[in-house]
Amino acid sequence: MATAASAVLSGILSLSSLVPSLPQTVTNGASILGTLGAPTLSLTGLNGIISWGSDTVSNTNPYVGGPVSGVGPTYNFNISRGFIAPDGVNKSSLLINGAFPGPLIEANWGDTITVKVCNNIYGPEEGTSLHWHGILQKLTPWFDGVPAVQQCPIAPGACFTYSFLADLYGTSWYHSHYSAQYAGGLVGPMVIHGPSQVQYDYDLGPVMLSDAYHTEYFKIVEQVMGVNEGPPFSDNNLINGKMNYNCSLIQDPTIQCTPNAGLSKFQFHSGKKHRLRLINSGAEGIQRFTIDGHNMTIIANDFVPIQPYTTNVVTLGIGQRSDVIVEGIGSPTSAYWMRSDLSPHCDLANQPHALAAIYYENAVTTAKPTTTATPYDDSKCGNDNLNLTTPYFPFPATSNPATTQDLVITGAPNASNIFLFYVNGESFRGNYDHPMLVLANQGNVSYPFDPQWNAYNFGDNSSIRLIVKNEFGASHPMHLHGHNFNVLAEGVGTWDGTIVHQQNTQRRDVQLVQPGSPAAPGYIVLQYFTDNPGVWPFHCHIAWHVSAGLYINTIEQETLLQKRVLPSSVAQTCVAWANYTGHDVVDEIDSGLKRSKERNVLLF
Ligand SMILES: *[C@@H]1O[C@H](CO)[C@@H](O)[C@H](O)[C@H]1NC(C)=O
Ligand SMILES: *[C@@H]1O[C@H](CO)[C@@H](O)[C@H](O)[C@H]1NC(C)=O
Ligand SMILES: *[C@@H]1O[C@H](CO)[C@@H](O)[C@H](O)[C@H]1NC(C)=O
Ligand SMILES: *[C@@H]1O[C@H](CO)[C@@H](O)[C@H](O)[C@H]1NC(C)=O
Ligand SMILES: *[C@@H]1O[C@H](CO)[C@@H](O)[C@H](O)[C@H]1NC(C)=O
Ligand SMILES: *[C@@H]1O[C@H](CO)[C@@H](O)[C@H](O)[C@H]1NC(C)=O
Ligand SMILES: *[C@@H]1O[C@H](CO)[C@@H](O)[C@H](O)[C@H]1NC(C)=O
Ligand SMILES: *[C@@H]1O[C@H](CO)[C@@H](O)[C@H](O)[C@H]1NC(C)=O
Ligand SMILES: *[C@@H]1O[C@H](CO)[C@@H](O)[C@H](O)[C@H]1NC(C)=O
Ligand SMILES: [Cu+2]
Repeated sequence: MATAASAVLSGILSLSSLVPSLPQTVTNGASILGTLGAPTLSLTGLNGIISWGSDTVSNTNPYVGGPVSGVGPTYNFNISRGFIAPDGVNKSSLLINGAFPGPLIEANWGDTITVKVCNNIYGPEEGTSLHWHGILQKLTPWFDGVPAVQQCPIAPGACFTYSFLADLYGTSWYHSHYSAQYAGGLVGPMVIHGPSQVQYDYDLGPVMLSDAYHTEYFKIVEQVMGVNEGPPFSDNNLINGKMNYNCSLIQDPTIQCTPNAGLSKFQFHSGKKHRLRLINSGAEGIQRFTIDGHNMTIIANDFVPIQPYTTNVVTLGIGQRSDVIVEGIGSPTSAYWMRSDLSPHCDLANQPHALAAIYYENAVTTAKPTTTATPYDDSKCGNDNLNLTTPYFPFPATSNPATTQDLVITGAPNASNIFLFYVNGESFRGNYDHPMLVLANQGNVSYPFDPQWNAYNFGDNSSIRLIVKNEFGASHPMHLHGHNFNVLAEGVGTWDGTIVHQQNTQRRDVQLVQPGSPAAPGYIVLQYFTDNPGVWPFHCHIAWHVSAGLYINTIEQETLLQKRVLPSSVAQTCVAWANYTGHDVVDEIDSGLKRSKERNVLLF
């Protein structure tokens, strides 16, 4: 660890008292995540129900089979503004039912999850929409939640009900896909209970890792999209939405800061096995997660169970998840630090270290752990080597994909000196008034409608290989909607055609592409079968990079897509949005906030 970083950390440690100075309601609103009062999760499915019958991790191909229970949970989400102080710095945030992080969505594999989302964002007003990260949405591509692509934004005062099959199982999250709203607080965990290939004794539930910014998200978007502006540095790093901060660092006297706001706490049991569901739900940084004195066994990456392997550090790019099993090797009275570090050379972070306390069953739960950090290799701004990962259910990659698309990522200021990202020379700008899925469903695939929509129409091809070449000097967590892709290869330089574990490659929904240059680009080679007619975004998951246009839309199985019947609520949401934008000016600032200049012409 670098000396400067160690000094920052020892400063935080000397500040930290494990008796919080602020109540949980002030730091996190209605959320109880990160407190010892947060419940552990059921080991036998939600409500003790095993909905998946005899389907196991190894006997069921989740992309073609899997259970359908016909029942499932319903949630009502009220999105509004509110003041919270996750690390002691008081900040206007976007909250779901008054909580940051948002409520846990919990369901069984094969359930139908229904979420009624009401937009009560006022002062100022904003549109919104929620995306259910990693859900395939095969039956319901219109409920994927990306404005300009699958729906119009939900107008202030309006509601929209999402209803979708829990088609995969494991750990994920949901977040706003409107502008960079999710960096302003619109995130929450999602757990889908299913079979497991390993036994464990306690499910500690979600462990959300997120870089934190003290500036309100929209001001950062204005900075990112500003003339001659650089990218923002994060101010802190949170575990389950909590951390302390050195208030002396704040210069602005109008910002209220309370020291020792409070860290997250977890309960371990000596001699028992604990499942932790790690989620990088931040805006920018790669997280390196460790637990002092403990190794971890990774059992799933994203929604894909794998042959378990043991590690001392878990690396997660934005949007990625790893489920880990941690053995309770400590004594009943011991306490340990849990840590997550934003990588100093991969990320832009002013205070990169997140801490939480782990208490064994007889430990004093206000004691400060005295354990030392596990050293780890921080050299690669990428994921673990592909040869470490073998999914439990094999899914071979074909050597002969029906079509191959090169995607070259670059970044540069445009003629107005605004820094933009480009894919094959085009920077994405969406149009909220005309969702592409709706147009494609009507047979309007005379692409490109507008080159800035970055549409790649793959027609009726049965499989697609994407070769991503990153000529930019920072890594990108690349996320595809609607699929788990096979990761055939990753590295820096020129791909030599070798496929790692071709009969059973790494498979997930986000993969980091390493930093590169025009001479030696970072690359990833991804491949998937087109079993999901729809319009599916493929984008960098760094909030500020998406704002600056690092985003494309794939049109998949256009003939089958035209046969789908969209629910009337999709059209109604556009009617309400058109009504709203007809009398309110929507700030046109980043890739996700463009609207047509003419009066809205409705499509329905
Ligand atoms: C907090 O920040 C101030 C200002 O940089 C610094 O002087 C002080 O040493 C820091 N305190 C700790 C405990 O790190
Ligand atoms: C939604 O939350 C806002 C802010 O807390 C509150 O004013 C409003 O009454 C809530 N609406 C509903 C339907 O609960
Ligand atoms: C945060 O700021 C709001 C608005 O100024 C205020 O109502 C609230 O009391 C503040 N909270 C804290 C913990 O300072
Ligand atoms: C963690 O794993 C490494 C490598 O297998 C091993 O050397 C080390 O002793 C393990 N540490 C603990 C605490 O089990
Ligand atoms: C795994 O891949 C890494 C990076 O390509 C390589 O250095 C290592 O030798 C490989 N290990 C095995 C067992 O193939
Ligand atoms: C540069 O990009 C910004 C943001 O997309 C856009 O508003 C501006 O028109 C662009 N400038 C030029 C000269 O294209
Ligand atoms: C397709 O949609 C675009 C955007 O609304 C529109 O400009 C164009 O006229 C449409 N084309 C056809 C053939 O309907
Ligand atoms: C396959 O995709 C390519 C674009 O990558 C497209 O030109 C071609 O028409 C597609 N083929 C079919 C059968 O749809
Ligand atoms: C249109 O907007 C007005 C003013 O906000 C509102 O009163 C009305 O209910 C809206 N109508 C529809 C159909 O959304
Ligand atoms: Cu990026």
